[in-house]
Amino acid sequence: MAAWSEGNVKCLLLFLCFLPCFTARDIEIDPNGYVAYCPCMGRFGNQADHFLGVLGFAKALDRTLILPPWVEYRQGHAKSVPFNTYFKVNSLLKYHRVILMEEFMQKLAESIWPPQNRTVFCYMARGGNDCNAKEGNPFGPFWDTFKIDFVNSEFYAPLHYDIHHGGGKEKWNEKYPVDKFPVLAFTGAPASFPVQLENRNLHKYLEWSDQIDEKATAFTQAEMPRGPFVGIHLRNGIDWSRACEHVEQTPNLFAAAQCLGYRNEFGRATKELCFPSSQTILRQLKRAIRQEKAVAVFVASDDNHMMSELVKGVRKLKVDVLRRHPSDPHVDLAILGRSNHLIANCISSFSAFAVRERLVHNLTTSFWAFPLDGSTSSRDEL
Ligand SMILES: Nc1nc2c(ncn2[C@@H]2O[C@H](COP(=O)(O)OP(=O)(O)O)[C@@H](O)[C@H]2O)c(=O)[nH]1
Ligand SMILES: [Mg+2]
Repeated sequence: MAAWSEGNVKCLLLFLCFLPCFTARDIEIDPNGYVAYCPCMGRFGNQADHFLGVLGFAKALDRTLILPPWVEYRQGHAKSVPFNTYFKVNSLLKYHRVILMEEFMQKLAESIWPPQNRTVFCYMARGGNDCNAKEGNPFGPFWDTFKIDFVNSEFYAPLHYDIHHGGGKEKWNEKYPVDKFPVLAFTGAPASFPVQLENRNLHKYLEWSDQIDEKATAFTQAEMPRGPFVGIHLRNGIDWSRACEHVEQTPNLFAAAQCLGYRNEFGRATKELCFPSSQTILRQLKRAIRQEKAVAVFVASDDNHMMSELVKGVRKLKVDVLRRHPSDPHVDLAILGRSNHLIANCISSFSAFAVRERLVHNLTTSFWAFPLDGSTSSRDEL
């Protein structure tokens, strides 16, 4: 090993001596303050819809958005998964200032949001005269991940998080100036579900982490034949069949607006739109395979991938029908996002994630049992 010159040693000493200053300065405090929230409603699709709304809200208020971990459920228990496990923080920075919640709590919370100053915000009281931010699952476990307790509740009504319709920055700042409220921490996402039309295009700042991208690439390269493929999302677990029972009474259920329009311009949700029959699935799939000249079909599902039925149904078209083992929601979504054509479930917010990603990349999507009059699918029946 080459001997160290005096210059090298000086450099090293200088570096070691400045190290603490760098780590302390490594992160700047935002003089405009922060927005934090618990993604306490639903699973990934719902949380992603909410996330886009909160991103728009934080941008409008010009406060840094604290990126919460994703809340996942294992045997009913809530578990926090750091935001950057699935998405690149740098891509979001192209749009607005953000910081991982882990980093914020570790490096900034003690000084700008000490335990005795922690107020939680909710639109109105949730029982008694309190936001009860930590009552129930996943509320309590979420804040406990960071050992956060609240000393105060603040009801922000009649202010609104809808910054596109009257919930302006000035009103928020007037009522909650940054010197008194450096962090606006919300019991749930200050955003609507489904995502507002105006916030949908913020999806372009959500880019999969390398980890997810690599898994998706590993699958498409190692398991799939070279050539165009059709992706399909089959949302058919027991929770879904129950939800679909009520779809006719809820014409804009969950993500329905993505095909029916935000004002039901393109009709009202039907049972078939929510839970398509095997007949509908096979008819549309065959049509898409032909149109795309596809060599493979990628099947993503929360429950029944219908593999043998699909293999049998499309046998004449000579395509490979594949799914991924083990089933991983985020990798499934990343693969659906890359397919040459996607057939999505219009009601599902999980489907909606892939649909938005494809809009960003100008890739085509259709929906099961849509249009409602069957105009395209029946004409092309094979
Ligand atoms: N692996 C995998 N999981 C899925 C798929 N579809 C749904 N899921 C799971 O089911 C959950 C559905 O809840 P959510 O994301 O809120 O979407 P929604 O209920 O369909 O609107 C997802 O978060 C996944 O955990 C899929 O195609 N593949
Ligand atoms: Mg759901």
